[in-house]
Amino acid sequence: MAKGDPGVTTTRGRRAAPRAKRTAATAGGDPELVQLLTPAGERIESAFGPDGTEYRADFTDEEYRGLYRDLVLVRKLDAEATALQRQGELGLWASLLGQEAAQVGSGRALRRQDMAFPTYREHGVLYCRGIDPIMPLGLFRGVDQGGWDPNEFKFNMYTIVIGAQTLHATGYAMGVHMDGKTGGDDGEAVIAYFGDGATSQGDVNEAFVWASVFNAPLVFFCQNNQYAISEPLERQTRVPLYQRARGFGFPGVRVDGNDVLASYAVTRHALDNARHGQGPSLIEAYTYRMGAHTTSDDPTRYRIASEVEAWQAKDPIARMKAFLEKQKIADAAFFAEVDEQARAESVHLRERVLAMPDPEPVTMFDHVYPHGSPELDEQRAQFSRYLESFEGSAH
Ligand SMILES: Cc1ncc(C[n+]2csc(CCOP(=O)(O)OP(=O)(O)O)c2C)c(N)n1
Ligand SMILES: [Mg+2]
Repeated sequence: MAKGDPGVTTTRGRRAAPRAKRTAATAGGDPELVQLLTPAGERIESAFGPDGTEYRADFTDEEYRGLYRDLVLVRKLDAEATALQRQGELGLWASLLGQEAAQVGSGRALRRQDMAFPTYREHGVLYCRGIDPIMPLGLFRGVDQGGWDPNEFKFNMYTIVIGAQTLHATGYAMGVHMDGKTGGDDGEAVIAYFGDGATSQGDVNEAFVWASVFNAPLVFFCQNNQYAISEPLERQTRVPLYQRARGFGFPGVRVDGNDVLASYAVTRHALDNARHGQGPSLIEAYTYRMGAHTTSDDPTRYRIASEVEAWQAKDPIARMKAFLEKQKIADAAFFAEVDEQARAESVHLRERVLAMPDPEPVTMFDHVYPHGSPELDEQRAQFSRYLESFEGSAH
C-alpha cells in the first residue's frame, strides 16, 4: 500500500477527506459486526461498534489499489508455500487462506513504531511489516529458526505455543507504558494476534487480566476463523468472543474480518487509543479458515462442504475487486498487472526456497539463549561426537 496513513475517522479519531460520493450512504446498523464493505463490494459509509464508536475509513484510490495488491500477493505467496509443502520442500505450512483481509487490514493499520506478536499463521502481517516472505519458509523447511530481527521489523518471532505470545505482548506493552513511551501520536502500541481456540487458554486470560489492571497499550487481535484445528467455535465459548473483554474491564469489538477496510479502521482506532494511554482492547475479527488447519490436517473429516461454500461467497479479495470495479478505481489492466506481479513473486520465492542451503546440524543449538548455557554446550558436544561417529561410514 502507498506510504502515509490513509484517513480513518472515528468519533475520537481525526477526520479524513470525505469520499462520500463513492460510498453507499447507509450507516452500518449491526453493532455485532463492524463492516464497511459488504460481500457484494458495496461500500458502507460508517459503522458503529458496541460502545457507540463510529468507524469510517477513507482512502485515496491509490491506497485502495494498494490494499487489493497486498491481499492478492499474500494469498498467492501462501498458495505457493502450500504447494512447496505438498512437493516435500517444507515440513509443514499453516495457510492464511481466507484471513487475508484481517491480516492486511490490521497489519497496515500498525504505525512504524508499533510492535506485533504473531502466532504461526500471520504471514500477511509479516508481509505488511516489510519482512521478506521467504523468512517463515526457512522456519517451516527446518533450515533456520526464523530469520528476521524482531526489533528491526517490530514483529516478534512466530509462536506455536498457543496463546503464549499474548503474555509476551502484555509484558512488552507494560514495559512500553513504564518507559513512558505512550501518551502522544508518536506513542508506541502493541498488538497480539491469537486465534479463537487460544481464548480457552489460561495464558490468554491471564494476559487479559494483567493488561487490564496495568493499563497496557495493547490490542488483543483475535482472528476467529471458526476452528481450533477440528474444534468448532461452539466448543470454546457460549458468548461472542468480543464480549469477553467487558468482564476483564476493557472494550471489545467484533469486526468483519473478511473486510479489509473495516479491519483497518477498527485496528487503527484501537491502536491509537492504546498509544494515547487508554489501555487495552479486544478485537474479534470474524473470519473463516478456508483451508486446512495446516498441511497435516484434513478438514473434510469434520466440516461440511456447504459451510465452506457459504464462506467462499464472503471472500475478502472478491469483494474488494468488485468494489474497485464498480467504482472504476481499477481497470482490467491493473488487475492483470497485479496477477502478473503475484505470479512473478511466487516463482521467485520458489526458486529461493529450493536454493536454501541445508544448515550444519549442530547449528540447531545456536541462538537458543543469547549467551548459551552449560547444559546446551554439553548437548552440542554430545551431538557432535554422535555425528562424528558416522564419518567414513557409508551412511
Ligand atoms: C499450548 C498448546 N496446546 C496445544 C497446541 C496444539 N495446537 C496447535 S494449533 C491448535 C489450535 C489453535 O486454534 P486457534 O487458536 O483457533 O488458532 P488457528 O490455528 O485457528 O489460527 C492447537 C490446539 C499447541 N500448539 N500449544
Ligand atoms: Mg481458529
